[in-house]
Amino acid sequence: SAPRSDPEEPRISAYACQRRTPLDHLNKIFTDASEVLAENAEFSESEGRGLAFRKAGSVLRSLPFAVSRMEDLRGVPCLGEHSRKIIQEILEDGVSGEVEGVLRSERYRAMKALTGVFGVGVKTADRWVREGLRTPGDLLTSGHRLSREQEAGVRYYEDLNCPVTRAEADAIGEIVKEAVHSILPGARVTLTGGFRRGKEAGHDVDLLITHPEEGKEEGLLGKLTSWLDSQGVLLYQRVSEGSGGRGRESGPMDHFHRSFSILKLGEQPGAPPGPPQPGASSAGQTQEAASPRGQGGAQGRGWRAVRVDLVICPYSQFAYALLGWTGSQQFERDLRRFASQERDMSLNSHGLYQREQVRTPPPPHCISESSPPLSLSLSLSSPPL
Ligand code: DCP
Ligand code: MG
Repeated sequence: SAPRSDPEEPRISAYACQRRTPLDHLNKIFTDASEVLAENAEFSESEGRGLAFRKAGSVLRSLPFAVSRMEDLRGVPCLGEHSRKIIQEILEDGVSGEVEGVLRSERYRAMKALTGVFGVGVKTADRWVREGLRTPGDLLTSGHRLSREQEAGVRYYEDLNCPVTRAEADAIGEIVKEAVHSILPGARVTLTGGFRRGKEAGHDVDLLITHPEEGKEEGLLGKLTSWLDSQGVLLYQRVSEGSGGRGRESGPMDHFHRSFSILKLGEQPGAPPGPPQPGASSAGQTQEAASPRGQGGAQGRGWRAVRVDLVICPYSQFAYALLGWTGSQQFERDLRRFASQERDMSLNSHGLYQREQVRTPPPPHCISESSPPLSLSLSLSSPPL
C-alpha cells in the first residue's frame, strides 16, 4: 500500500492485536460487504480469499473515521485491490453490485442456510446444495442421514440462529456457576468470547472453568454435564477429550477438555428451566421439537435452546486460555502471528513458548514447544462471574 503522505500521522498496524477496535465503529456499510464476500469465499473453500476479506473488515472496523473518499484509505494496510474496488463501488453507488449479486445468488443463500445448522460444515453443505437441498427443512423431507449433532442442529435451528443476548449469557453463566460450585467449591467460571469483549449479543456462550488448586479441575467436565443433564438443562452435548492441557500442546488449536453443548434456558433469564419434559431426561435423546419450520419459536414454549461451550483448563494455563478464548478471531490470529513473526515465539491457549534460537542455516523445524511457557500475569485479576 502507498505510504502515508503526512509523516506526522501515526501508521496503522497490519496486526489486529496492535489496533484499538471499538465495539461500535463507523464503517459498517463496508464491513458488512466484506463479511458477505468473506463468507462467500469460504463457501467455495477459497480460504486465502476469505482471509483477505476478513483482514480488510478488521482494519476497517478499527478506523476512527468514516471513510468517505478513496483518499481516506491512503496508507491503510490489509486492503487488497479487490477490497478497495468494493469500497469504491459503495462510495460511488451506495451499494456494491458484486455483493448484491452474491446476496441474491441461490447458492450463497442455500450455503448460508445449511451451514447455519449446528454440526454442518462447508463440505457437507456444498454436497447437499449440489444434490438440490436449499433449507434445513429440506433435510427433514429428503430423508438424508444426519449425525446426532446435525439432528440437534435441525431441531433447534430457529433458536440457535436467534442471537443470544447479554442477559441470556449471564443467566447461562449463573446456571453453570451454580452447578460447578455444587460439585467443586472454589472453582471459577468466567464468561469469555464476544461477551467478554463487551458485545451485547453473540452466537453462543463461551465459559472457561478452572480451580486455583492445580489438578482439582480434572474430571470436572463429566460431573458438570451429568449435573446439568440431571436438571433437564442439557439438550445436547459432544465432548472433546483433548489432553486437558497436560500433553505436548503444539499448534494453534487448543487441547482442553471441552463440551460443545446446547443448554435449555427458561423464559425468565436466571429462572430455572422448568421440569424436564417427558422423554427429555438424557442429552441427545428425543426432545420436543424446536422446529426449523417455524412452529417452535421460543415464545410461548417457555424456554429456548442456547449453544454453550464449556472449557476446562488447569489454573497454570488460565491466563493463556482466557486470552485465547476472548477473541476476536482476527485478534487471536494476529496475536499468534505477532508472537511468531515479531518475537520469534509461539503462542496458543496453553502458553507462550520461546523458539529455539538456531538461525543459520535455517533449520527445517525450529519450533520447540517443549520448553515451559513464560510466565504471564495477564488478566488473571479479571473478576470471575
Ligand atoms: N477461539 C479460538 N479457537 C477455537 C475456538 C475459539 O481461538 N478453537 C477463540 C476465538 C473466538 C473466541 O475463542 O473469538 C470465542 O469463539 P466464538 O466462535 O464463540 O467467537 P465469539 O465469541 O467471538 O463470537 P460470537 O459472539 O459469535 O459467539
Ligand atoms: Mg462466542
